[in-house]
Amino acid sequence: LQYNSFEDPRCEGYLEDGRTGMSPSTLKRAFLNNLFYVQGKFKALATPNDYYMALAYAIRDRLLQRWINTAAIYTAQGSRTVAYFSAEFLMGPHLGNNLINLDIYKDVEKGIAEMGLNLGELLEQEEEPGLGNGGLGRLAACYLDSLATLEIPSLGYGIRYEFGIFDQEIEDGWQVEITDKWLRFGNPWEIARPEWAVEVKLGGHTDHYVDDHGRYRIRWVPDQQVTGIPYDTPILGCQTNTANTLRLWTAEAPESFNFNAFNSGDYLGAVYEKVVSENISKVLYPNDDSSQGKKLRLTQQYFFVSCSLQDMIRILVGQELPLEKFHEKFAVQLNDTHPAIAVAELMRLLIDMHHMSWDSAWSITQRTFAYTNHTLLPEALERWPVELFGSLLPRHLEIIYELNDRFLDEVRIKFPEDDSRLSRMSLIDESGERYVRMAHLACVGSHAINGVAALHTELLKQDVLYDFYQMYPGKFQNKTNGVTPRRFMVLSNPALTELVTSKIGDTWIKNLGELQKLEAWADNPEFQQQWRQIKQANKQELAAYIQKHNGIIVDPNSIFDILAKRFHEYKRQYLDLLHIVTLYNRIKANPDIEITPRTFIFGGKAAPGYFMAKLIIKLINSVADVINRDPDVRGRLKVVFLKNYNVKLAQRIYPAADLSEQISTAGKEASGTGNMKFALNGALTIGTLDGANVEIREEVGAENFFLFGLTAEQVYAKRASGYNPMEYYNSNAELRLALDRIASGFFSHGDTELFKPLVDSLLHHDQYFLLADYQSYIDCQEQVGLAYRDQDRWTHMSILNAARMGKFSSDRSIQDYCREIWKVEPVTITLENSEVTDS
Ligand code: Z16
Repeated sequence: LQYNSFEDPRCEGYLEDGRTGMSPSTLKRAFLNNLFYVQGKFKALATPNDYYMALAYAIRDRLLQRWINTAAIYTAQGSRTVAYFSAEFLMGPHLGNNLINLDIYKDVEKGIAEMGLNLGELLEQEEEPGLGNGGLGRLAACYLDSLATLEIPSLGYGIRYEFGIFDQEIEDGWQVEITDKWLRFGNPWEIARPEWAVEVKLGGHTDHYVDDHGRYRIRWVPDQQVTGIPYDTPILGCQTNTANTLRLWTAEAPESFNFNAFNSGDYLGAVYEKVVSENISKVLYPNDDSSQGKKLRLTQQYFFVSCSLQDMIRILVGQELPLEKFHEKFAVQLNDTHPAIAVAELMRLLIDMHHMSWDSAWSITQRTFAYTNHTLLPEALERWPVELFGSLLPRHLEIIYELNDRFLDEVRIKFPEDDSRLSRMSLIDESGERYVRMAHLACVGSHAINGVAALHTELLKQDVLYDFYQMYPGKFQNKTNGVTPRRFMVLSNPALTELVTSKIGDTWIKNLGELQKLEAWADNPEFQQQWRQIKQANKQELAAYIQKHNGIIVDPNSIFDILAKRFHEYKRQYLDLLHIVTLYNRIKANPDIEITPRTFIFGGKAAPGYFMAKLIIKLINSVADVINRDPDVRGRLKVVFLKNYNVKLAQRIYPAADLSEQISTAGKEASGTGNMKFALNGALTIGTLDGANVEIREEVGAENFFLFGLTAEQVYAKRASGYNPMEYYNSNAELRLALDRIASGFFSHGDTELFKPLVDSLLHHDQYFLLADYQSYIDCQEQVGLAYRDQDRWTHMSILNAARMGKFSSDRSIQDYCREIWKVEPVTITLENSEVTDS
């Protein structure tokens, strides 16, 4: 084979060969080579998946030089490195994103088309790695993208779940969960590194003994051991040579552990042990914002944390740095309390395995970790029954007791004679059954604690972590979340990207603040026209998707009013439904009423054990069935539930949205990140003063945001003074009609029992203040409908929303973390310097 070396000026010199060259002809040849040599196929027999794989391997080859150079330079320079510890990484498909970040999307699209194929169809083939539940896991993925783009040395550490978040099917309106076999066809993006496997101990007891030198020591005698195998995925920055690593751990049975069982002929017993070990990384727990306290979950957390810390010590030692410099080499971010056991594990490794003194180990530990809190919901705060904890991690429990003794002494000195404070702050909850409090462990073991939006951080300080704020005011910081514009604009909304770039150049992609320059175009009729046309085309694409998957025909001229996020009562999908039923009732009462046509689109998964959330999904589908076929409606309202909301589907949804529903009870949503993605794509928000909505509204201007509902403060006051939802029901005729309609069996073939739990929960508890916010929401939606009728005004607002999203780039968030928590600097990766790779 011959390679055209100098076709493309971007790829001069040694880079241009069959596995690195970026010229169209080289890429095409690489693709066909892979089809033949990797997939073992020729065109007549090739499936779309074969084509996808052939392209994926061609692109992977182009990442490898960057990946290897990055690792080589970090190693040679001993660069300070961020380790992002997260039980979830919701990456979404890699291929499209890598094409964007390599800046070869268009070239590849063209080359693929020349071979009679369609790039979009190939991209569709990729099974997305759904190794996360929602916001928290997707945030981790956005942060890896920004870390690489900003050239920050970093590693993502997590679990390579064999089954990610379940696939959602809808049967008779109900959610049904299907296992997500994402590795079924292989994963071209990862490389296993069995040579860096580590051993993790579990269970058993501790031995206190005196060693040969007369020193008092503690030994952990486990009753189980598992091996962690790292699988690495390159994370390429946008238009840089930096390719960082996502390192995910798989659990396997150790080679030798069951040697005796084999020898004694207990073959099945030995295999059983193996199955038990491999269970650890089998499946992602599908709960968003709630903790179930299952032992396997704690095992998963400890497993990946121990693997990662041991791996980091290996790296440190490999660079001939002493253990005393652990915190200088690494900044570890704890993504929620899921990896908080790392505080005790690093102490154990330093003290028991490396014989460091308690005080030195503690100083290193505190300087290493920083903790991000993602929720105020009490049910999400992780705590482990002491007995369960001790049966899995006996040595860690001892360490936590010792930490607690020392910590409570500090509290006593700062706040003398305050026993209730001591019991509130203790690492062990002793009010009833005893629990280890993971958030307290994270706070004590970290030098920085942050919330994920300004309001959230304030509420943390005033409420959930009030005592810790009093104890350590200097540790608390805010880091408002952000999203990557590469995936959620450049990749998912190419038409809008092109329009924006045609006006302000393309540097906004890495410097989102520059979108502000679009403000100058907000009232330009021609620009407005183009902006509208793109939104319209995106809506048409989503309409086609809806027709294909739901068999429902929707009107692309109607308002696409979208609520897409996990199902949870505090997120109030049910409030959206009350609005829909209210509009429907108005039409039934007066079929000729003037109503701005709307398509209500829902997407989202419910935790499999969350009865109310699943019942709300059923109610949405039941309401949809009635409204979509009622001739009185005359197509003015359509209700669509899109099944299996995931990253892929999200990328179709944001560009097609007119209205973004961000309607959580104020004080409950820590930040939200979907709110940012919608607005970046020109959707207007209807929302409460909750989470990052507050800051979005500040940025876009109150006049470009549809605000409704009680403030967090008003919600607290109302709860304190005794909230009675029945008063709202009794005094509001439309609300009463809407609830009665649901209760009457109108949407359930006459069955008055089916939705009774939903109706009763509102009338008698209404924990999330739906009825209190109902009228305000309805009035605000009225304003939305009116605004949409004035297309120039709407477009003006839409442009300003996108133009003012600069703050919400994850690049800004990561720069803030780098400067204010991690103290790390960028490291430039060059490809010219072949010295590093040759040596
Ligand atoms: C999660 O996705 C979040 C919080 C949490 O405790 C657990 C999970 Cl799995 C979400 C928050 O609900 C959301 O407001 C926030 O934007 C997101 O984390 C990222 O910070």
